[in-house]
Amino acid sequence: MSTATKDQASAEKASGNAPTSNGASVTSSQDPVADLSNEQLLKMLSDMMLIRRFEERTMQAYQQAKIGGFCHIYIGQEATAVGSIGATNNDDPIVTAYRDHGHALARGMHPNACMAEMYGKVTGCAKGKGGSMHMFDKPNAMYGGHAIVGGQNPLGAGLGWAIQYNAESKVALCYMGDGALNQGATHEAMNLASIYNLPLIFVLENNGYSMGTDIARGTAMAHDQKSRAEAYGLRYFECDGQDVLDTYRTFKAAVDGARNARPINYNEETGKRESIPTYDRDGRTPGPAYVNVKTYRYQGHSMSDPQKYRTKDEVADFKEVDCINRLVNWMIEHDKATQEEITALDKAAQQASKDAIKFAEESPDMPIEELYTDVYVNVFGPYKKGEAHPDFR
Ligand SMILES: Cc1ncc(C[n+]2csc(CCOP(=O)(O)OP(=O)(O)O)c2C)c(N)n1
Ligand SMILES: [Mg+2]
Repeated sequence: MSTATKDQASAEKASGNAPTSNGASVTSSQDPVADLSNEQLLKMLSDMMLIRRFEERTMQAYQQAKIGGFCHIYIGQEATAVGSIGATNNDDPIVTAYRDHGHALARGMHPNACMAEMYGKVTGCAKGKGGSMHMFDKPNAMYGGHAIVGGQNPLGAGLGWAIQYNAESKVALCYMGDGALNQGATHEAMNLASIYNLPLIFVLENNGYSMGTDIARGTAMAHDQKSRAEAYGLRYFECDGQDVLDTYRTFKAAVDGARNARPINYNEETGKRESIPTYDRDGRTPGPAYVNVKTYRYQGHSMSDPQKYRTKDEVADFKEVDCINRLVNWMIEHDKATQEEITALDKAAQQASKDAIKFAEESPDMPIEELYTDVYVNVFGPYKKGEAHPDFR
């Protein structure tokens, strides 16, 4: 795969200053990173550390056969979830694919609920019925965790549509891997997002591989995702997913530019569209976006992957520009934190991960009766005429 991300990352590391997503320089007064408080920076760091330590424990538990089913590790990609979610409000809905532990934790799911879910315990976020690939957290507006490649993209369009329908001031984030780029559902969702002008951001977690297939082998115009955005009239952004600050900065612009997106040429008084949309993405009218995040996973595709499609040197090169180390170095260089504070954060992340394992191990299994609950919402279950499910009233 291309070494562009690595080169870009090395250059930034050397300069100690992350560029904008488009390579243009910004003055600190325009730069949302400059407005981040030390607490906010420490929160980003601790979230990334938590994901990493949590998943190190997850791998151990999986190898000990305590976790069943498929399990996909996010280590290396932490800055993508943390930087992007950091630019949202907690009630902005998000939806993602199966590599979802990082998004769940970054969104605020308790590590205990996340680990217990993987253990299949009733204390898990979905009572242990979903497992690793189906993290779901309604209070934190996390709508899964989906195993069918690209299957979450129409759901993302639906989340964006619901915001618009309810005239809410929110924006939906729909994450996908590069393997989802060529699914029909992805094209349909991008098309709908554009014609309805939805408050929605498609996030490409471009780690260069879908299972063992290099993106360039499976995707036409892999090197030029901007042309895809243009084809669908989506605003286009790209960022260095090994750099949480660049990711945050890019998402801040994308999120602010998509929030409150309403149908184009919509007349509030008549409630109708007055003409066919022109897709004049002038940067002022809020509208949907497509963000290409260049990232990398250190582990195999899933827990069983001999990784014959890449070299150890390639993995080592990306570890050189590790997102956690980079933020640590940047914070020290810019006097944003002391080494003691950083060490304490890592210890806390290790402890929380250890506690999550203990919690999951000590939690009860899902009782057999639970097999029959949550299968359908009650509206379609034991249906009584004239009675609606409380959620639908
Ligand atoms: C529709 C469909 N086809 C095939 C699969 C098998 N499959 C599971 S993961 C995967 C690769 C997806 O890679 P990508 O979208 O890049 O995500 P990443 O694993 O890199 O995070 C495939 C082909 C599937 N789950 N769904
Ligand atoms: Mg991929």
